[in-house]
Amino acid sequence: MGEVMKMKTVCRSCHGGCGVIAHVNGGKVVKVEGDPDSPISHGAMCTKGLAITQVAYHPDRVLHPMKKTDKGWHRISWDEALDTTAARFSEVIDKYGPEAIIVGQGTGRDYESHFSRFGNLLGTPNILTAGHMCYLSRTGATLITCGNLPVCDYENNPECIVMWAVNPLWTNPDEYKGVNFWRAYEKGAKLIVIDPRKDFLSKRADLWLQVRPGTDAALAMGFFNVIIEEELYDRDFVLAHVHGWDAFVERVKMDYPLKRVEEITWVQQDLIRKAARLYATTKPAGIHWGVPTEQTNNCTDFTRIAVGLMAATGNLDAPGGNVFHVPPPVRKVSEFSAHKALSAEQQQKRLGGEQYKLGARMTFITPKCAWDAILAEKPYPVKAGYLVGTNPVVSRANAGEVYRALKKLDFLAISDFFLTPTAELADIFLPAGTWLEQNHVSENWKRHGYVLARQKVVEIGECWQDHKIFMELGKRMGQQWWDTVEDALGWLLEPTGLTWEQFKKIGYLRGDMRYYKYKERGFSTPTRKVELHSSILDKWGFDPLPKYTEIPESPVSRPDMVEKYPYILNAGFRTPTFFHSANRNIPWLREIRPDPIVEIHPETAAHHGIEEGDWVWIESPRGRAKERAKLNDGIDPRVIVAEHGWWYPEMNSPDHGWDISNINMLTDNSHESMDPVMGATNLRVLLCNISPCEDE
Ligand SMILES: Nc1nc2c(c(=O)[nH]1)N[C@H]1C(S)=C(S)[C@@H](COP(=O)(O)OP(=O)(O)OC[C@H]3O[C@@H](n4cnc5c(=O)[nH]c(N)nc54)[C@H](O)[C@@H]3O)O[C@H]1N2
Ligand SMILES: Nc1nc2c(c(=O)[nH]1)N[C@H]1C(S)=C(S)[C@@H](COP(=O)(O)OP(=O)(O)OC[C@H]3O[C@@H](n4cnc5c(=O)[nH]c(N)nc54)[C@H](O)[C@@H]3O)O[C@H]1N2
Ligand code: SF4
Ligand SMILES: [Mo]
Repeated sequence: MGEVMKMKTVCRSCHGGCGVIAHVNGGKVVKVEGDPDSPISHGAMCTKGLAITQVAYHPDRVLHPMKKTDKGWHRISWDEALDTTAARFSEVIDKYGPEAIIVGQGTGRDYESHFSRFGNLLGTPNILTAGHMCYLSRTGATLITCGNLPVCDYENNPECIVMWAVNPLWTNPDEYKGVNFWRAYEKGAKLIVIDPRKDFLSKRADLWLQVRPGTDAALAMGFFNVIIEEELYDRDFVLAHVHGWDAFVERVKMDYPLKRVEEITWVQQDLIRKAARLYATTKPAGIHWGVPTEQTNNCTDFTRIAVGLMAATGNLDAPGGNVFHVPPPVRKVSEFSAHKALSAEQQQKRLGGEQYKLGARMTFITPKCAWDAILAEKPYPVKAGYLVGTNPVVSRANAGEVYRALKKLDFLAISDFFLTPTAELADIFLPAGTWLEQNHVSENWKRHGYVLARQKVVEIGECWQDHKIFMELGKRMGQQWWDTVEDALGWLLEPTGLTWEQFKKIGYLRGDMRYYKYKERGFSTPTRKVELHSSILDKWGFDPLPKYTEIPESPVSRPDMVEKYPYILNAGFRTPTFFHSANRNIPWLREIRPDPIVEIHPETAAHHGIEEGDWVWIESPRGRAKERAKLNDGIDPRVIVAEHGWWYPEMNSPDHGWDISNINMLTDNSHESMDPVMGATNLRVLLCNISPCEDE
């Protein structure tokens, strides 16, 4: 045993952020532990982060570039991989234009600036991310409403916390790690939980609202109804800073009496009243809202109403409420990504851009438009793709269509750690470095006021960090980049006066936080006010006031389907061990949850003769998937809760069982089911039936 060297870095096995001390022995990471000095995680780490050594040194990890031929995958050099990819992309550009190449990533993986720069300099507007239904959609909706993303300010101890469709102790999403919520909660904050499923948080909540999945926008209007009727709003703030208040009040009174809200949401009137009162009368109060609210056709409107609640109660940019963090003075993602390099003419060609105007404004496309362009070549053909850190065959709606589309591409390059079912469809595999293998100014895309130093701890095989892959591929396509990854980081840091080497030693930077910034210059919207009546949506010809629109596939909107598909499927339950489709091959994690789980109310299970642990088919008009039954009386008997992300890495066939337990075989991506302005897909709520698997 040599001497163990301890190096500080930052995890990114989820959206990232936790400070890590990596123990390195003989050029190998032997252990990681939480860094108590981290301002984000205060020493905490979760199972996924702690298992990084099993990811990085996994026997199936691809450690060198590969090319697929008729005889299967074989090893090639980086030069050959990048030259081939550049040549194939150039052929497509010559023949069809750069818009015929899709550049895609999955959830935020901390290379947004490089990813977008690559796409912009390539000249393609067709950037495919998870943004249409995750985080960027939240950001886009808040930008048009109040100019920025208001984040629950746990640091200043909210007296009341509304956990709206979020489970941060398990998911640690985006800006905040669960530990910060927990610290605030333990100081005695009142807790309101809005969730269709009873769990750790709802059991501790002062009030738990067991909402019908997907109806949160109606519930939020119900909150407003109480707040308006009982005059619990901040009159001065509303008069000075809210645009469209009177029209909005009119709509709330006309369309959302509590009786109707109860019918829509299944939450009893008196409980809605109590919750609205508690939120509106406790100061300060913060709303923390999560991704299920975005993964429906109400994506944009729910967020707009939620921001309205923060504003009307005087909690917007107030300490302990929902605040706009001030970023440190590093270069912005938009600047790094050279968004001005994409000509107006190319922007015009963004797939679905005319229809999903707010999505287009956030510079992403909704995946359905990509699949249409590949399969039907409409409005023009898409022929090639570069997918980085994403497994859409498992993670995107209507997976069967995704599979067919990706298979049809003339050329696909992919960057991952493993040969996933999506990677198996590629022609070139570019092996990425994990977070242990990268230098990066991390978290620059987030709105929590920090940037963090993720420093390279080891190199493994021939893997490169994605940032370097973008740079080197880009240079081969005539793009302008820096010589090295670290040079690019230096440019990013330049306004702070720090070099990468200096920043690495400091570990993190925080912006100078100030509150009530609107008092100086208003909100960054066309009217400088919080726009409950949106001037931008109005200009685009959409309803300027927010509302609840019935879920496109629900017992209410599709009574004709109820006989065959009587249950509401809530599809996308996260578990602490897996990250979407990742980690099914990691022994420490798979051991904890070996099989996909579908939760069924005991009455419902009994009705179908299903017992605990049975394999069950879950079925929708688009397809079926099998998961193992877990009986749970903490859900409504009309609701089924299923895990997403399942494939079987242990299956040696090239498709790795991508279509066996993949809940996205069932989900819908039709244009009719989407959020009309964002293009958010209804990943989360649909109709299904269940039956025991006879063959198991
Ligand atoms: N039905 C349903 N579907 C859902 C959801 C749901 O709730 N319900 N949730 C949706 C949401 S919110 C999201 S964000 C998407 C996520 O969708 P994706 O991002 O497509 O899904 P992941 O499984 O996280 O992506 C996976 C791949 O990235 C690889 N990877 C991880 N880190 C890196 C890296 O640093 N570099 C590279 N090159 N590869 C890396 C992993 O090995 C893995 O194979 O899924 C969505 N899908
Ligand atoms: N371990 C782990 N962590 C993750 C991920 C993962 O796959 N695994 N994925 C990451 C990603 S990309 C994201 S976007 C975040 C998301 O993380 P969160 O925003 O926390 O979202 P979820 O965990 O999907 O759902 C949160 C809660 O909402 C409830 N819920 C489901 N449907 C509804 C609904 O219609 N209305 C209401 N009010 N509640 C509902 C669920 O029961 C759950 O308790 O997690 C991230 N963190
Ligand atoms: S919460 Fe995310 S960043 Fe923190 S240790 Fe877990 S995976 Fe890593
Ligand atoms: Mo996400």
